[in-house]
Amino acid sequence: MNPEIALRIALPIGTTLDRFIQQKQEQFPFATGELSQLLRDIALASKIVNREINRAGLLDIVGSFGTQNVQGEEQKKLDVIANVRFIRALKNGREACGIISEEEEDLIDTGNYNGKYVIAIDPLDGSSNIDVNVSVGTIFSIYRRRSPIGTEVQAEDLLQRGVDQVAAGYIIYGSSTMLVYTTGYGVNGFTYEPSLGEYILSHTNIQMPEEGTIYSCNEGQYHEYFAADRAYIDYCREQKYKTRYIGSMVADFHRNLLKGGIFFYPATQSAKKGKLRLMHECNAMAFIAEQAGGKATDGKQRILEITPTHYHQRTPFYVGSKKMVEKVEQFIKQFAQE
Ligand code: AHM
Ligand code: MG
Repeated sequence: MNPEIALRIALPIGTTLDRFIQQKQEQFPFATGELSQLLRDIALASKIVNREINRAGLLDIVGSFGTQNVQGEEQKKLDVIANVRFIRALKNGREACGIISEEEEDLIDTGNYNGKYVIAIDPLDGSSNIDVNVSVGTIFSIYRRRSPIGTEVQAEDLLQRGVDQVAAGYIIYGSSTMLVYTTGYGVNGFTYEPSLGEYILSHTNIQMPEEGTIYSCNEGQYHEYFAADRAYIDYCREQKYKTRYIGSMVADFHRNLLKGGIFFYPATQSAKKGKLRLMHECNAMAFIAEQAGGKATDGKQRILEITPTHYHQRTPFYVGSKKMVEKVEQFIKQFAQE
C-alpha cells in the first residue's frame, strides 16, 4: 500500500466536538444536556457563517450593508448575515430564552420561555477585515437565567457579571477555522475539518504562557492614549518586544493565548471607556484567559467582576499573559499616584 495512504488510514480522526461535549456532560451527574445542546447550536451556526466567509469574494457579500449598528458603526453585509445565522440557530435550538447581540440595540426575546440560558454574542468581530481576507471571529458568553423558568426573559438575566458565565468561547475564521471554549474547567480548542463538516479536538487544556514578548494594541493611537499606556508601550519597545496587531481581537487574542502576549484596547482621550464591549466581547475573552492561566483587567479591576448596567457598555481592556498584564497594571497604578 502507498505509505501515505497507509499513514492516513492508521491515524485516528480524533474526538469530534459533539463527542467531547457528550463526554464532558457524562462527568456531571445532574447535567440535563441543555448547555451541551446550546454549544452544538452555536457550533452549527458557526459552520454556516464559516461557509459564507469562505465564499465571500465570490458572492456579493463583501462591503457595507448600508446601515449602522446600535453604536453608529457601519454594518458589513457579513455582520448582518452572521447576526441572522446565530440568532436563528439559537432560537430554533430552544435552549436560550434571550440573546443580546452587538448588532442589535435591544434584548431579543426568543420566545423560548422554558430555556434556562441567555447569550451575549458578537456575531462577527473585526468585520472591517473581511473585505481584505483577514481573520475575523465570533465571540459568545452563556449565562444561566435569573428569572423563573417559564416566564419572559428580563434585563436582569443578561446584566450579570462575567464571573457568572457558565460557558464562553470564540470561533476564529482564520487560516483554519477553530472553536475555542471553556465551561470553567480549562480551555479546549477544536479545528474545523471542512471535508467532514466537524470540529475535531486539536488543542487540549490550553495554557497561556505566563510571560510573553508580543504586545498588541493600535499603536497609531499612541498620542491618544493616556500617559500610563504610553509609558507601557515605551517599556515594550525598550524590551524589544514584538508588536503584532491584526485589528481583529479574536485573532490577536488567539495568537497571544498560544504564544504568550498581551492585547490591550485602553481608554483614549476621546473615548474614555475605550471601544470594546464588556458583555459581547471582553467577558468571554477574560473567562477564557483566566481559565488558561492568564489575566484580564480594565487596568484597575478584574473584568469578570464588573457589574454591567447596560448591554452595550464599553470598557478599557487588557488581556493576556499574567505577568504582562500585571506589568501594565503597575504602570497604571504608578501614573495614578503621580
Ligand atoms: P467590531 O466589533 O466593530 O469589529 O470592533 C471590534 C474590533 C476588535 O476586533 C479590534 O481589536 C478592534 O475593533 C480594532 O479597533 P481599531 O481599528 O480602533 O484598532
Ligand atoms: Mg466586535
